[in-house]
Amino acid sequence: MNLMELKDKRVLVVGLGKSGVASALFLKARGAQVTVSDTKSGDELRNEIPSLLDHGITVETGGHGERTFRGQDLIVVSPGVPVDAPMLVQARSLGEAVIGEIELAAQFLPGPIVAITGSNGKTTTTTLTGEIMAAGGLPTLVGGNIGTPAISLAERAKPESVIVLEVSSFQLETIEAFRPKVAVVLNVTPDHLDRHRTFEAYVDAKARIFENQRGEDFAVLNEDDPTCVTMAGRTQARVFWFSRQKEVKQGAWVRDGNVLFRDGEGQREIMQVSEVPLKGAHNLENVLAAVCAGALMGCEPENIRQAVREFKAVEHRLEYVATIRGVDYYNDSKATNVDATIKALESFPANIHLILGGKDKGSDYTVLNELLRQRVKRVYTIGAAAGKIESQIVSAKDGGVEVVHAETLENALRKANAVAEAGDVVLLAPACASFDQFKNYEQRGQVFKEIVGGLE
Ligand code: UMA
Repeated sequence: MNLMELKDKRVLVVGLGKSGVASALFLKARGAQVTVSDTKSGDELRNEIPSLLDHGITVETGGHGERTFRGQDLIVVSPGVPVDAPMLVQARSLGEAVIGEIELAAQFLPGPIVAITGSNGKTTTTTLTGEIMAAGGLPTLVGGNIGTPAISLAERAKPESVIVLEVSSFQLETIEAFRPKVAVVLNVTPDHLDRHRTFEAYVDAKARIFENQRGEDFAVLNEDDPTCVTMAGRTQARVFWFSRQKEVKQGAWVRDGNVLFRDGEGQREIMQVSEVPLKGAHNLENVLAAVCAGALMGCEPENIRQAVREFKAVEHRLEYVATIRGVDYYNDSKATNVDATIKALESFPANIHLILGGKDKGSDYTVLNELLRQRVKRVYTIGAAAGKIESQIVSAKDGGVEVVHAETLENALRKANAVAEAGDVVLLAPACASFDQFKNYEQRGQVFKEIVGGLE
């Protein structure tokens, strides 16, 4: 279906979260007959429903009725809706067009798209890339998985606007023509295996970021990440690399404490590594990726340098919260997978009190054992995944780490506060999703900060 002609078309939006609400209102404003459907009850969606009804949108709650999916010209799915849900499989078999919100948005965003994906670091890199573009004088809009649905940028986007989008594997599963001018893959390590089932399927979803790229586009990949290296063959675009560890052929790397960028026109010094204000080696990788994207979009070294120097850590990503009696408290609620927790642990040399747990995503926690033994004084387990984590972590009596079953975040913080000594670090880097005890990772991080604020 031609998406430019939405007038009087029957469109179903599945999921009434941020993406669904923004999509439904956008489609309605373009004259479509819009229905939205969500498995949650009307009561749970009481904040969303009134404005939709006011706009003349039909709302189905409490489940997805089979008949609702019949006879639609277009179905727009939210990222949280599994692509293999039976009603979507059936709709496709009946020839109905099924696309995701990011695909819908891409059709209405006239300017170049810089898309950033990866298992970790997406939000930091997306935010920083947006700031680099803006410092470089480019009219810039930032959105996507970062929290502002891409479709909500469509109204403001002009042909000259650079659209910097964080994209997730969920969103990439439902693209068709989505074509970034610059596609960045930061790293790929196991995540969301409860949805994608295998690591290969997850990598395949991520690699779809390249699917529609052409020879004049750019792919930016992490040369230090083995999976990224294997992905280079999956794009038609020109490949640029970034690396913390080695010199790259084209792209951004570090030499003698300097960040350098090189393309066909030669080599430029961007800045000194010591000027990067973010903690952790993983953040240097994020900076290198953003530098590369900025340089490819034509930003000058001095503007890139200025944007990086002024960049503040994003909330909930290894965010420093407070020092209480010499103990530092860090909120890394966004560490929702095991690899992110590894990166957080690598940012502190020793004496860590680590809060782990939440909703498990089919993860393997045994890979944490080495770092736990080397750097962590105590682990505090919380949430639904606590039992699984405790069964996979080597305990102190077997030469591993002391594990305390804390059940809740508050309890974990109180127990850590009671024993931590000056010089220790209390770190929330839970390796799990938040949905068992919290609305989302932001709320979990907020609660962490509030409780820390009340500690003595
Ligand atoms: N729902 C159904 N049927 C289903 C599944 C879900 O009706 O089969 C409904 C739920 O009841 C709920 C709604 O769908 O009411 C939620 O939709 P959603 O999960 O797609 O959430 P949104 O609020 O639209 O947020 C989504 C992204 N969420 C997910 O990918 C799970 C947000 O990323 C993103 O910021 C937002 O779109 C804007 O683009 C969050 C996330 O956790 C931060 N992302 C994952 C990650 O970063 O690891 C991928």
